This record gives sequence, structure tokens and C-alpha cells, in this order.
Amino acid sequence: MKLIGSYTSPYVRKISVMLLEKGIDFEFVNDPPWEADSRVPQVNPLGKVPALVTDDGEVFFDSPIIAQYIELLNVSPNFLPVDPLDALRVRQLEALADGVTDAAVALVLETKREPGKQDEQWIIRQREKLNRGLDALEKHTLKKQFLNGSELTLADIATGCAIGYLNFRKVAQGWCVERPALIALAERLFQRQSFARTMPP
Ligand SMILES: N[C@@H](CCC(=O)N[C@@H](CS)C(=O)NCC(=O)O)C(=O)O
Repeated sequence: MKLIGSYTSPYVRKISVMLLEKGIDFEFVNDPPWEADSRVPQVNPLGKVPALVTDDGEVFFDSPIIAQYIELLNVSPNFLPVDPLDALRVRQLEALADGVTDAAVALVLETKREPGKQDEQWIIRQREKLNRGLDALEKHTLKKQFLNGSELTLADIATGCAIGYLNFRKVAQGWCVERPALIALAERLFQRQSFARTMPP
């Protein structure tokens, strides 16, 4: 299978980490979607990465759908609980972590605009989402090794990628203040080979 993405995308990293953790072979195709000659729109009409192309040529996007496809391959370790409602709860936390990433990406894009053209209200709104999202993740992580207990799940992988992106883009430098459980989780995750090998350049 081919994973089309860029080295800096936190959503692509989420999928790379899953594949590496499971030991699934894949070809990484570096195709940053912001480049004028990007071929991503030919694969994903939305022009976004990640996109996954299976060996049969079927295409899946976006990252939660790709994650579900990878889980369907039944390669251990599983990153979703067997019980459907428990699995949905993990997916809810994945959506929360992805939402933190969405707010961080929006902040990065907005603050790249000339100072006079930046929308202050929009920036405040994204910061609020980011902070509320991190607070909720902190609450879920408290007194646990991982978000769902003692097993690594998709929720942890998405959270690690969200925090990794905050660190990489320095978009919320104080994210760790009063969030000790998230700091411990991030340290635990970043020690894993899958996270070390997918650090943004
Ligand atoms: N919800 C999507 C978000 C994907 C996304 O926004 N990727 C960014 C890269 S970090 C992208 O491709 N942006 C290009 C664009 O929006 O045109 C997912 O989880 O896959």
C-alpha cells in the first residue's frame, strides 16, 4: 500500500505511526498538498493528505477513515477495543485530539498572514478550542497510563500527533502548563520507535 502525505502533517503522522506499530509494509509518497504541482487532488478530490492507496488501487481518506481501514486488516496490536461502544469512545477521543490539531493548523495558517490581515477573533476562537480540547484530554489521561487505560489506542496516537505538532510549530508554547498527565503521556509516546521515526523534520 502507498501512503501519500508530507513529513510535516500530523494527520499523516497518525497513520504512519499506526502502520509502524503494526509492522505493516507501506511505501511513503511525499507529496506536499500545498505545492502547485501536487498530484494529491488526483487521488483525493479534497486535495488533502493523508490518502492511502491499497494494493488493489482503492483510495481511502481522511485519517479517521484510513485508521478504520487499517484496523480492518486485523493486524495486531489492535488500536480499538473489541466492544463497539468502547471503540466509539476511543474514536471520540481521537476526534477530540484531531480537533486540537485542526485548531493548531488553523492558527498556523492564520498567523502566516500579514499582521494587518489576520483575524483576531478567529485566532482567539481557535486558541479557545485548542485549550478546551487539551483540558479535556488531560482530564481523560489523569491517573492512567494511556487515555483508555493500560493499552495504547488510536486516541493516544492522535493525541501524540497533536502535541507533536504543537511542539513542532511552537503554536501553543505553554500547552504543558498545568497538564502533567498529558506531559507524561507525550513523554511515554515520544520514546516509542514509531514516534521517533516520524518526527517532523
Ligand atoms: N481531517 C483531515 C485533515 C487533513 C488535512 O487537513 N491535511 C492537511 C495537511 S496537515 C492538508 O492536506 N491540507 C491541504 C489543504 O487543506 O488544501 C484528516 O484527518 O485527514
